[in-house]
Amino acid sequence: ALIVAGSLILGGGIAAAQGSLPTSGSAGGTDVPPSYLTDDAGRSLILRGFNTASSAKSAPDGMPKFTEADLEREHADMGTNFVRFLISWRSVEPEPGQYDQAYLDRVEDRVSWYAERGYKVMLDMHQDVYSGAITPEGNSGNGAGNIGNGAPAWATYMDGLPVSPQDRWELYYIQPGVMRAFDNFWNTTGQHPELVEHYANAWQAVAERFAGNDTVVAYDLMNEPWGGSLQGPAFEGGPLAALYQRTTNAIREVDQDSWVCVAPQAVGVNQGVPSGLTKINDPRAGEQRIAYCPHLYPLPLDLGDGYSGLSRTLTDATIDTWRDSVEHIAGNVLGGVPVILGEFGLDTTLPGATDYVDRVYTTARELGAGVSYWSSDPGPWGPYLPDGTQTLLVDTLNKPYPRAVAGTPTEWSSSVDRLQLTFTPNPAVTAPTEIYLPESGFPGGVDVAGADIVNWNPQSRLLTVETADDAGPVTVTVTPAS
Ligand code: IDC
Repeated sequence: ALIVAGSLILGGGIAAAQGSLPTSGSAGGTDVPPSYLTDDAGRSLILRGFNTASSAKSAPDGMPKFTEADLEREHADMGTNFVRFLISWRSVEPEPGQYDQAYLDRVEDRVSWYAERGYKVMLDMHQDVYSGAITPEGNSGNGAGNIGNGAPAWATYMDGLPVSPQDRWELYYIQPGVMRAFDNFWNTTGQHPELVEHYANAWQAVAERFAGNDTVVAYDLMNEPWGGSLQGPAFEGGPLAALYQRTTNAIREVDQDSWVCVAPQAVGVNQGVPSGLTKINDPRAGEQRIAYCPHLYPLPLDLGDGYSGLSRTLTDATIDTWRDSVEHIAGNVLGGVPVILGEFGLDTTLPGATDYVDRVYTTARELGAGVSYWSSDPGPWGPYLPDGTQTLLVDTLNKPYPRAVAGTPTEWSSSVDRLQLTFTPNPAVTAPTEIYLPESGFPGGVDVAGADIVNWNPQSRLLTVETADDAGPVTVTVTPAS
């Protein structure tokens, strides 16, 4: 069946499209087991960290208000090993065809802070409502802005259509000028075939810089894609998939090893509507290195409600359908690729915030997914308020987790003073399994069952263990020394 869904949350149309795709016997889900990004030693990576940061969107130099001391604090307080670092097209390509190497130097400098602390970095080509140039302030800043942000002013063609002030930033998406800017970008208008080519080439310039950098492991090709007047599967399987393929091909001309992360249409899919994204082929030799990087923003929370009562019931239902869709796209459509939850988050002062965060991390754990929480910016959504006070997020996130596993994880779980991990060892991997243990649960020594301790470092809070080279799965349990 050929389905063209014309509206955003068109349950019937999109569900029909979903049903026409090959599935594992249900409308969603998958029989394909989770897959993982791997490090140079071949270990499966479990990635936990933040988006850093929204403040980069409007900064003239494109850098977040985030210092090396801020990173040190985050690392010490929560043991994170991952960042989704915001970059922007307007900063990479300020003039058509000119790539700003001084900007890439500044990004590389931040990447080195993460490298020193053993993090992995995903670069996120961020945009919201196309560009800062949709409003006059951002136009003079060549696309810098804290509502619209992303594309440079020279790539913003609104054809004289208006953009009126809105109460909520998301509502700018349906302003006529913004719709037209997207239609010109996707070349739905037939007037601007050059824009997607610029976009792919800008990514190639970024990949050229970071190809040899072991810390940068992934490229998130476009934050929260929006199709303008094309919506749903017609957009995702059409110009969006075409842009992803073009950009992947451009990246692979200069970088064979980094993962290329693709996201669905944001509106609707972030709220649990099935995605109609189609397969992207990785031209690299060997295994595919594509990853799926969706976001999760259940509607009741998006509208400012807490995680309690009816809002909680609706949010739980959203998470369940969202999960089915993620498993289907990553497992069946993209071909068994790793998942990174690129964004989720909420105002931590809302009722039930801790439960919601726990619920989402449990889901991510079961999906084998990396997580980057939105965001590290100071404020009630983040781990710290502007005066440095911790929000409840710090204690909620500061839990044991396996960071790098010498094989394939099948199951793991943790509470503040216990971690249990089952995995199938990969005999080709000689590096040990690495586990983060917070001071709150592990103030002294550690007891390990099912594996031998290689090293326990109470300063870095990293435990490394190795197991006998069994063919079958092993279960490792870590508790505080009695
Ligand atoms: C928000 C910022 C806000 C800014 C807005 C528009 O928190 O200060 O005004 O962007 O630039 C997303 C987006 C992410 C949003 C985030 C929270 O990817 O950029 O940040 N969010 O609203 N999608 C759903 C939520």
